[in-house]
Amino acid sequence: MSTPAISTATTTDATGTKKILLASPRGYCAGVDRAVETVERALEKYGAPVYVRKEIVHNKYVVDTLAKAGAIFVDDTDEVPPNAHLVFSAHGVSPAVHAAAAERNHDTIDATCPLVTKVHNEVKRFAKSGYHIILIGHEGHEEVEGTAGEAPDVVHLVDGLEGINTLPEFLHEEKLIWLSQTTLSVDETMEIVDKLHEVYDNLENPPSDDICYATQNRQVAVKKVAEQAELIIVVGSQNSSNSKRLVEVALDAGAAHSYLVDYAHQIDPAWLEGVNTVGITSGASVPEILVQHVVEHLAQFGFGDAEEVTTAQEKIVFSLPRVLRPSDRTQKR
Ligand code: 2E6
Ligand code: F3S
Repeated sequence: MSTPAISTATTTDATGTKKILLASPRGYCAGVDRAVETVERALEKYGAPVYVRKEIVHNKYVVDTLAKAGAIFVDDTDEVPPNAHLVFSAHGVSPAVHAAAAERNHDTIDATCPLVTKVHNEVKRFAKSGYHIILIGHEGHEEVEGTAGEAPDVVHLVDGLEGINTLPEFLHEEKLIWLSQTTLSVDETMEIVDKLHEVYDNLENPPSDDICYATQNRQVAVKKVAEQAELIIVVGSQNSSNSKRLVEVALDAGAAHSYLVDYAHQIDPAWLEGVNTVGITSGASVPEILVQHVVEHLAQFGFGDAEEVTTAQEKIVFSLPRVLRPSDRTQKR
């Protein structure tokens, strides 16, 4: 999927032109890049159809584009014919889903982000060592279902501060640790962790937190832009946790308004009234071309070229699942 570059010339107020600030980093993270390429390569190698359990990443444009190329998105393994090629999404799956796929003899390709797999491994390790695990995350989110499914008897989900009230009483001598979904708001998670420590004095911290580098970097960048922009437009889909968090973080950082849009045409002209500086960012599952469309769309409302506001450089790349790496591409099943 091509991601053309954006003009980064600086426009100043002195010209009278209204400004666009582009948060950087934004858009694709290494895990999304790998997951999308996994489906593309699987289609190349096996031909259509290739089945994908759930959305490969939470972005409408990506899913629609891959569907046109021959991917068939399904809700669960029982919708996939036996022996078909089946890709697991970037958000990961529980052992029960792996088992169901094996039972139907699916040829599975796992596009789970390695940073999600890291959390699965932590759950397995701490559960084996006798811990109860408080998993901070959003109820019903696929990543949380997959992660909790590694040890359902000892994982207790906390969704937001209010979720703490629904936790069972743990005995003082019980081993207790918290872990988290990868795409949460850093600030909100730390607030929840502080509150958990007040309630449970036996609560241990993990060796490192699980909010991934891409989530953290995009939040830092949007905060910086929000200090200078009245309006922040976040490009991303409604079911994308990390994209939704960017709207919340922008508002907390001082932006008067912030909205999540899949496409440029969803921008309501009323949002732009009286605005001199618009900030733009995009979630980790969003191709850059959609940001470019927003920049082009804003030109008709008097907004000039875009200036990058860069708070970090990202160089992380994850290798493809082994079966799809170039040296294996000649192999047929
Ligand atoms: C997998 C894990 C984390 O909704 P969420 O933000 O988790 O997902 P996407 O697909 O929008 O972002 C990428 C991603 C994939 N993040
Ligand atoms: Fe992975 Fe984080 Fe992206 S968990 S898929 S690197 S948003």
